[in-house]
Amino acid sequence: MAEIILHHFDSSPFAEKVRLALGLKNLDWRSVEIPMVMPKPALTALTGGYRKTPVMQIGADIYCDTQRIAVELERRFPLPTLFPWHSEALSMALSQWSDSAFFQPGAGLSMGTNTALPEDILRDRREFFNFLDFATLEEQLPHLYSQFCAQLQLVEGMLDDGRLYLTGDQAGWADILAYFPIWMCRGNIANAGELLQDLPALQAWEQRMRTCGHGRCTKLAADEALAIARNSHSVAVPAVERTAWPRLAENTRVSVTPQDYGAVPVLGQLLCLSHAEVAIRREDPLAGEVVVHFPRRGYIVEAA
Ligand SMILES: N[C@@H](CCC(=O)N[C@@H](CS)C(=O)NCC(=O)O)C(=O)O
Repeated sequence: MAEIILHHFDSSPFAEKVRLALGLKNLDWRSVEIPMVMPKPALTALTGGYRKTPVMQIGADIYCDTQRIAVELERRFPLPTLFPWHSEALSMALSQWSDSAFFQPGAGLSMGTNTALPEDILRDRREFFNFLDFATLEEQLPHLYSQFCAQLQLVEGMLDDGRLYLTGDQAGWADILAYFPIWMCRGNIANAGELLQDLPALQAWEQRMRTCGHGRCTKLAADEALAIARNSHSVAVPAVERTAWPRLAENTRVSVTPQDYGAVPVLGQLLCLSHAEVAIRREDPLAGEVVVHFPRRGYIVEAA
């Protein structure tokens, strides 16, 4: 099987989710460091315009969004599972909570209290994070603290019966979802220690989560990743499910666009469509013929 290539940067909290999943599964992978701000020409050659971090590549298959990446890692490397106790559907539902109710106030606090953030990142994220009103960020800090701390209390409540992990005695994707905004908080929010004190079950679990590690990674240059895509064939099997919306036939030209921020449409020929996934085939001068995969939840699919 072709190698797992993760396109990411160290300080990305969403990339940390995938690095931890690679750690839980004890996998070998290649690391391509991408720019933290636009432009990202090598990345968007692979994705067709999707710019978010991280993106996973395996040969000529390009997986966008941590939700889709987790499912693919599980499909290709089932053991140890990311979904102990039949927790896949529960975890997918939980990702809506952690990506918005938990992550978004955390991102606001990171932007509003981390004085070390370089100006080019602030400028880029002002455009990108459309869920934050940067003009009034200072005034919103008390509200953002209230929302972030309310979610921390929920995590404490998920763990305070003495269990080791969210779904029992084995770490999984549900834990990673609850953990990544806390990881971001430690790295970015000025008074993280104060926010996280008096949460004993959360703190003990946080220590356990740190021991998941990141698997074994070696660096790869972006142009080598592009050459791997050009010289590979996708392993995606065409499958457009009859009951999936919108009702489109295989090979229809479509656009796939994130419903939230960073809403850049990616164009291609429809290859797979279900209630869970959408995949499109596209040609790129640098990447060759690739198949770009997205989760179905949270993405707009339209005939183009
Ligand atoms: N729904 C996406 C969200 C990814 C996301 O928002 N990533 C942030 C970084 S942690 C991002 O893309 N920031 C802007 C960038 O990297 O260009 C996922 O689950 O992968």
